[in-house]
Amino acid sequence: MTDKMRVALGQYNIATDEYLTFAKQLGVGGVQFNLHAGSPDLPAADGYWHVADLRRLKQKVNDYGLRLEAIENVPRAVYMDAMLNGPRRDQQIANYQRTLRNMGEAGIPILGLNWMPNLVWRTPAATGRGGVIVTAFDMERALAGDIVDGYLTVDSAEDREYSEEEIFANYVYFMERALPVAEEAGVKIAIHPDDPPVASLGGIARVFHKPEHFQRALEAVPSPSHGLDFCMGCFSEMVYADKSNNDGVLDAMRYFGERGKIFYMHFRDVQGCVPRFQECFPGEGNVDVVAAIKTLHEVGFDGFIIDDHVPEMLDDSDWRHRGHAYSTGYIMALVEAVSQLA
Ligand SMILES: [Mn+2]
Repeated sequence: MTDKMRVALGQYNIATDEYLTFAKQLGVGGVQFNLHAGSPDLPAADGYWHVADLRRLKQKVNDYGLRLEAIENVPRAVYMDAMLNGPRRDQQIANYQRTLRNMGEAGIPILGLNWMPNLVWRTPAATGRGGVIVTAFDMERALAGDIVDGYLTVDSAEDREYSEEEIFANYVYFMERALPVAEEAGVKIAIHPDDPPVASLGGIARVFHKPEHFQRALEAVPSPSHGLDFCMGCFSEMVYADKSNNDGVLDAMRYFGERGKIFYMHFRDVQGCVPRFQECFPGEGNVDVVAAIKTLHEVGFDGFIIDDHVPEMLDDSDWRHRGHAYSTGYIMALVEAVSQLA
């Protein structure tokens, strides 16, 4: 049986009954978890995830009649030295290999990855339509130190600058060791773009801030387990597609999609682009979302789609379930509509 393009609920870190019930209520078929900040479900005290914990997590999801589509991000601390070529690099890579093997054994097919030692940066939040609260980035404010400890934590207390060459070399070194294990374990590693997609932040170069950077990485370490977590919001931030010229995002989607390299989608968008943008609901950003979903359909994308960074709506919960409800339902309708095309 082949898979079809489908929608999941994602980006939360704990398999609570509330979260899984909410996923059922939305009518999605599966969930994804994002564990950049860790999770009580998957302790990584030894630097890797244990197979018993992975199995328990998957079972809980399956007990709700849901599919565990992917886990995104091991906690940053357990691969920080791999990104920066620190003293524990090889130990951390060995741990990552254990995580991959254990995920394979538990039957969890995708592990999301980002290569941002100092994570996602945002400047103070903005408001969107009707006063929804959205994240924003303004390079000028960021350079002036006006960074919020909001979306993801910022701590760039590194003692020196890191060049593009070395950050990329570290990625290649890491993937040359991770991917063979991933292939053997039947797990795919999905790399997420840099957010914001700029050349350097806090003295650390970023190596996934242009569409061609993914091409460079895939060619440097070719593997069927090497592909993208295509964050449409990041591509929108980097190539700036306004409604009259959205080819940049769609071209990248087509290029990687046709090659089977989009392992899953973050379907979000922004208004504006680097060096200044703010997030928004799908359909009111740079990208023509109908054209985007058609493109995914045309290239035969058969993975799952989640929303990402959803706006915080009136009386929303801390995990913004109202924002998720709107965005997920919107994406489900797009998928349903496109699935009826030839
Ligand atoms: Mn994303």
